[in-house]
Amino acid sequence: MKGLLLIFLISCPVFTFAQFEPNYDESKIPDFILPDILVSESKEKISNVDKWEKIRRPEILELFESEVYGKMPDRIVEVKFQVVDIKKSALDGLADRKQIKMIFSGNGKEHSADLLIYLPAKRNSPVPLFVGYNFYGNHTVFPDPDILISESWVDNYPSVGIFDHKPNELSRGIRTYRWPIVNILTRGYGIALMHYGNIDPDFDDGFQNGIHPLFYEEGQSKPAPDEWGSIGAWAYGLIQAMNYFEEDKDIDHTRVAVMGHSRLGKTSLWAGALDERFAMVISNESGCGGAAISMRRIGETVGRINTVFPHWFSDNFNKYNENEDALPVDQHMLIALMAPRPVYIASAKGDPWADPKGEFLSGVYASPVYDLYGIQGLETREMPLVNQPISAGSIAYHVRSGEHDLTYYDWEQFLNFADRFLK
Ligand code: GTR
Repeated sequence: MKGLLLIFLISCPVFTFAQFEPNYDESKIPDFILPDILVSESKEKISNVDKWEKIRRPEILELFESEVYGKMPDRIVEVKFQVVDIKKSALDGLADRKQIKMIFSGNGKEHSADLLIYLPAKRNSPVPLFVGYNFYGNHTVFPDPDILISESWVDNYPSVGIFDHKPNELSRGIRTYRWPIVNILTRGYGIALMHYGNIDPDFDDGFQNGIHPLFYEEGQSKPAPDEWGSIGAWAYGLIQAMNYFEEDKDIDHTRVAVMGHSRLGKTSLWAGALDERFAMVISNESGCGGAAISMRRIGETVGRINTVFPHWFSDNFNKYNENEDALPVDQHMLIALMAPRPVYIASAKGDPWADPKGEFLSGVYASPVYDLYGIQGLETREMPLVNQPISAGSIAYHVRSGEHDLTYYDWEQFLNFADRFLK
């Protein structure tokens, strides 16, 4: 019996839901030293763009790959883009709509994801575009009856009768408030959306049901400790969408902004770091494992996120549970991987779990890399007041009033920022 108890205790995660007490008190943050963004692993001072691009950037990217998000397997799977719907003058003549099935094949298996695209109907040349994931299915982003409903897993949504993870017709248009599509189109941008569950359902099943199995080597049944989890897979989906944009002559693939909220903000950052074809990167309340500095341990922590969402990051990331000081990289270095491209970091006052100040500081601490390019990163080291965006530099930031959400206010700021760089 004693032995059994011991086994039980050993196999328990370090903490459970009930035990975790987030810290929100700045005075209780333990002292920490962030890894130096401008000193290489071999202690070389990184003093110019050349050294950044040849030495430090690849080094940091590799550390994020092996220690945080996990690297994508080298194995190439076949990807086909099948145009399943083209409609001119959709949305009362405002947009052209396209729906593309991305079909992935590997290891004798096939997996597919639906990409929904609206482009301004009035356009004289290829358009700039926002790309991102939605949480509940493409058909939830607008009450357009012709948006296809994908078969794959969605999170339950009891108010529209989703209890079994299957999307239904009643959920059409339920998330319209998060996607001001008419506004985006009117301002001259296209928008491309995918449901993240199409690429990898968001629960821990040992990586059997999403795209991961297509990449397994002979005898492999789950990603290796330094290989990708779900965030890595979702980032891969965005990169494939970018491959599609390169082929579509109505889209200017050199002017694509990748945007994501929350776990999908972590994803947009990771996609932007991996693929420099994304001309702008937007993180909305991405928090722990996104824009927030992990060593601050405010709100959600590395140990907590890895316990509740064991499938999001690489297994190696568990080494830093309650051990943030050992991290060879922190999240300001992720922001710096976007340089010299523009990045928008957005927080909400009512979202302390995501550590708004830690998200702001990532922008501050990433700015020296922008300096190397002779470009201003964040324009100030002072945290701005609520609803006062700072966006004069190439790193923009706001903390809006209200809760954890993606709102019209957030989009207004992203569009204004995009106007500076993508128009
Ligand atoms: C929370 C999680 C956050 C954030 C959020 C979301 O439960 O702790 O890191 O990702 O979910 O994606 O909505």
